[in-house]
Amino acid sequence: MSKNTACPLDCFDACEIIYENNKITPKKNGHTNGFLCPHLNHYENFSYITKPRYNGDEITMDEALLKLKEILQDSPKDEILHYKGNGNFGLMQDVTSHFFTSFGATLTDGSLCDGAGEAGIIEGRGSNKNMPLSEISKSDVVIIWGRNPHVTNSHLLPILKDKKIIVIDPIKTKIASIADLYIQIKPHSDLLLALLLNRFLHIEMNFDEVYLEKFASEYEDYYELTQTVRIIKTLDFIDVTLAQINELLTFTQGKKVAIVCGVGVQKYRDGADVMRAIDAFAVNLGLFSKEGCGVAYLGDSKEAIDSPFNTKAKKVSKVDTKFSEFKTVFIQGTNPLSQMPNSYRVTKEISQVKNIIYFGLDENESSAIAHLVIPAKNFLCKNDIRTSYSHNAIINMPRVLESDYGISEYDLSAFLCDSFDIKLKSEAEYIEYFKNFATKSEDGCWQVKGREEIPYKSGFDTSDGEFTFLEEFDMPKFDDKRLFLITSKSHKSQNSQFNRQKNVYLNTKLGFKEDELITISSKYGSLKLKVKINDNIREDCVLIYSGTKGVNTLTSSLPSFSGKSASYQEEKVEISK
Ligand SMILES: Nc1nc2c(c(=O)[nH]1)N[C@H]1C(S)=C(S)[C@@H](COP(=O)(O)OP(=O)(O)OC[C@H]3O[C@@H](n4cnc5c(=O)[nH]c(N)nc54)[C@H](O)[C@@H]3O)O[C@H]1N2
Ligand SMILES: Nc1nc2c(c(=O)[nH]1)N[C@H]1C(S)=C(S)[C@@H](COP(=O)(O)OP(=O)(O)OC[C@H]3O[C@@H](n4cnc5c(=O)[nH]c(N)nc54)[C@H](O)[C@@H]3O)O[C@H]1N2
Ligand code: SF4
Ligand SMILES: [Mo]
Repeated sequence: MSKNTACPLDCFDACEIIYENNKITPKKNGHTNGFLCPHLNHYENFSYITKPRYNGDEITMDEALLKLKEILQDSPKDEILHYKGNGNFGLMQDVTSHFFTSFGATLTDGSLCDGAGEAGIIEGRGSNKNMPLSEISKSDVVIIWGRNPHVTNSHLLPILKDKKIIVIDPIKTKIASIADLYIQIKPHSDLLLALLLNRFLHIEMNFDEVYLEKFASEYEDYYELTQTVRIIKTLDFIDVTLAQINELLTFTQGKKVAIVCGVGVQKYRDGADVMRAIDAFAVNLGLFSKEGCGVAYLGDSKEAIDSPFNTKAKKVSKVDTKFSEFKTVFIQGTNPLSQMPNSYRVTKEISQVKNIIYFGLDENESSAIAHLVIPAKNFLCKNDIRTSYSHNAIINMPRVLESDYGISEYDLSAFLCDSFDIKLKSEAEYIEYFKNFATKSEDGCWQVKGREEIPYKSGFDTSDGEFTFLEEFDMPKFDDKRLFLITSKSHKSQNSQFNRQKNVYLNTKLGFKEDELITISSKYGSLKLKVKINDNIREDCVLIYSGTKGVNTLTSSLPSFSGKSASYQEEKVEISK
């Protein structure tokens, strides 16, 4: 017997899966296109937590739930923090937030992911509506700007065939090596590049004047702002040539252009301004409103879906969380001890918490320090439903396998709601509720109702319907000799899940040898890693993948200026033998 479900991971693609003869297989058609990535191809070979434990001793699930109830009963409500991540992207995962909110606990806001870029998008457009995959497939030219599709978004690749590809990335990724134009930009320079591109578009009189008059009438003022960027000095500074700027503008002339951005451009404190400047360039090209044109980033996967769960709780930042202010911290679907920025700060803060509860699938730095560990059921063994941040599908995820270990988010919440007299509907009712947001499209797939195929076709979601340009920006400072830390995603791991990387990657010219052990340090901390030589990396960069143990000892917990987001690449690093 075969059953349909979807991959639960935090990934653009949200692949559809057929669970057949006890095996995970890809759906042949639709956006999944007959293939999955290594994580799901080997999903059942990884090891998962099967037994709950308290203070290191194995206990039964019933004992674990009673212990959890006792801990919550004994904690002042304003000293309970629910720290939730997106280890599983199902819409039902928020049912726990419903319990914690109703109970009077604190939740988190801000982002460890795309929040800075999203804030910039909202400042400019008034909302974050994404250009869906179905529209990218109609483009002639695709600019891949700070995204690494071979690793993070492989289901975009079939769509890119036969299109002109431009890549802007400090690392010569696989897509960069096959691009028609590759710009190996200096990290943290994308704001300046976007301003310059806009400036040249105006010098060459190639902007879309009719469109701008209607939807972005402040474009002359913005052009003036771009004129404050000195051309020759800046190009030299950011390592881009005039020829590359010309080539990029020539490629885009009169064509259907999609600008496909990833989180790479916005891992800085001014990440919002970067995305807003990229958007502004797209606006000047007249890309919004035309078929096959626009800007794709990480959309809001919950766009056009109202949550049935009560999550209007008091919230604290998830970037620089003061864990020590809480007596009890319930960690769900995330590994903050590895993935939050500034690990020394996190460890010091969390070591003062009396009750740390870890509710997840696998052992990691966070399960290791938890007093109470509660294994979750994996996606095959529970009911859920999911959406994506890059396309509009909504996919049902019914239970396709029985298991006798772990507990689902719904069952855990039902136990807690029952214990503390909080109202909760049945699981089936919530899933039905989410299904009401779905409508069948022409190709027979379920899509979220009410999402526009061409967002902003008739204007922006700002108060006057026009795009709001940046009015000022800070010139990034490049005047020190330390190296840029690039910390991006690995094909082997999903952040800290599955096969985590162990090395630091450097260009030969930095003078280190393959397998040499070196120290990488920043003002926040240091770690030792083995060198792997890779000349696709710029000489002024150090690459350490997300999920590598200790990488976040180097990073800063200062949030982005806008969007309350982590800025993993703000802090520069030094290396030594
Ligand atoms: N295999 C795999 N897939 C994943 C994940 C994973 O861990 N593993 N994680 C998932 C998650 S949580 C997310 S958010 C998405 C993210 O997906 P992506 O946005 O693709 O993520 P990154 O790999 O962080 O960054 C993309 C690219 O940005 C480049 N970059 C870094 N700094 C700069 C810069 O200053 N300017 C420019 N122009 N480029 C820069 C990097 O070199 C990298 O090639 O991927 C999801 N998919
Ligand atoms: N240095 C550096 N740091 C980064 C990044 C980076 O690029 N570089 N990327 C940042 C980004 S974009 C993100 S999104 C974050 C991601 O960081 P995290 O949210 O911590 O993601 P993972 O490391 O994948 O950990 C996911 C957790 O979810 C649990 N889990 C999986 N499925 C389920 C389930 O069904 N139920 C429950 N209860 N738990 C489950 C797993 O056991 C695991 O503990 O990391 C951020 N940190
Ligand atoms: S590509 Fe993304 S959605 Fe598809 S199987 Fe892999 S992690 Fe899951
Ligand atoms: Mo992310």
